[in-house]
Amino acid sequence: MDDLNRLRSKILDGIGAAADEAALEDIRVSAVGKKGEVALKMRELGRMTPEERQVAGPALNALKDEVNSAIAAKKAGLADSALDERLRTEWLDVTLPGRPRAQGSIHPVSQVSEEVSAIFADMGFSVAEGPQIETDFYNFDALNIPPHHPARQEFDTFYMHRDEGDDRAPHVLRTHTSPVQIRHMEKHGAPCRVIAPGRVYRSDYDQTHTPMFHQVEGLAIDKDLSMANLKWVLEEFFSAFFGIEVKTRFRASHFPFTEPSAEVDIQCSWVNGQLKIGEGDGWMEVLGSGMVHPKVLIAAGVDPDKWQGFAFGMGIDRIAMLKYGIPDLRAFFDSDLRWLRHYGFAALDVPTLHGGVSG
Ligand code: 2NM
Repeated sequence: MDDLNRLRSKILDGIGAAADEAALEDIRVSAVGKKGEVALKMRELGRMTPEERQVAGPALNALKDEVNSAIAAKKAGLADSALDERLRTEWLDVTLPGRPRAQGSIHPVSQVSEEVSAIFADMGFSVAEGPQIETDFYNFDALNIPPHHPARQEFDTFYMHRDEGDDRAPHVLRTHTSPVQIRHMEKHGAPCRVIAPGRVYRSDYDQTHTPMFHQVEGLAIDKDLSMANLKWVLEEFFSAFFGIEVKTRFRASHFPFTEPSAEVDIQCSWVNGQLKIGEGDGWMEVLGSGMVHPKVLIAAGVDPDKWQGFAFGMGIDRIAMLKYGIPDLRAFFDSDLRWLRHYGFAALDVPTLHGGVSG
C-alpha cells in the first residue's frame, strides 16, 4: 500500500507541475496509458491472493480514476491560464486615435475651375469638355485662322508627329478650348450658353508662361445678344469670383474669331505692394472677348443671319494666382508637396457662388 501511495503522490505531483498540455500528455501515457505504471501494477494482481486482490484491485481502479480526473482538471486549468495570458497580451485600446493617413489636397487650379463653373452654371451656362489633341480644322480653320495665317505662328503650337505618307489631318495639342465650343455648336446648334474649361498647350516657357496651362472659354449664342450682355455677364462673374463688386474696362483689340474684339481689364489697386481687386483706379488685363465672327458660326453650322453671340477666354491659372495670392506660375506644375499643402484646399472646402470656402 505504501508503494501505491508513493506512486499516487509522484503522479499527482507531476500533474500539478505540468507546464503545458504536452507535458500533461506525457504524464498521462506513462501513468495510465496501456503500458503505464498503473497498468503494470494491474498485471501484478494475477500473482496476488484473492484477499490481497480484493484490496489492491479497487485501489488501483480508484487511482486510475483519480489520475484521469486530475489530468482533466489540470487540462482545464491550463486552457484557462492560456486564455488569461492571451487576454493579458492581446488587448486592444479601442479608445486610441486612428493612425494618421497621408492626405492629399485640392489643387488651386481644380478649386478655381469648380468655382468658375459654379458661377457660370448659376447664370445658365453648361460645362462642355473635348479632346486635348485636336485636328488643325477645329483648332484653327473653324476659328477663322486659315493655313498660313500669321495667327497660327502666334500660338506656338505643338504639332503631333506624322509619318511620311500619313494622309490623316494634321493634329495638334489644342492651343485654346475654342474647339470645344465649335464641337458644341455643331452638335447642339443655337441658341446656346456654354463654358469650356480645361488644359491647353503652347510651346512657351518663362516666368509667366508654362507649356501647359488652363483656360476657360465662354460662349453665348442667341437672337439678339450684344457686347452689353457680355459686359454684364463678365462683371457679374468677376464680382462673384472675387466676392466684391468689380468693374471692367473694355479696350478694342483683335482676334480672328471675334468681330468686334475687346481685351477686358478688371479694376484694381496696389496698396503697400499688395494687389487689391475691385477697388482703386488701376486696371489689370484678365480676358479676351468679342462677338463671335460670322465665319466661325458658319464653320460650326450656325446661320449668322439668324444668330449672333459673344465669346470670351481667360486663364484659370492667372485668376487663381490673383484670388489666392500665389506669386509664381511655374510652381503650379512642380508637384512640390510643401507648395501643395500650403496652397491646396481641403476636400470639403466646396466652392460656393461667392467663391472661397463654405461654412
Ligand atoms: C478668346 C477671346 C475671344 C472664343 C471664341 C470662341 C468660339 F469658339 F466660340 F468662337 N470661343 N472662345 C474667344 C474669343 C476666346 O480668348 C482669349
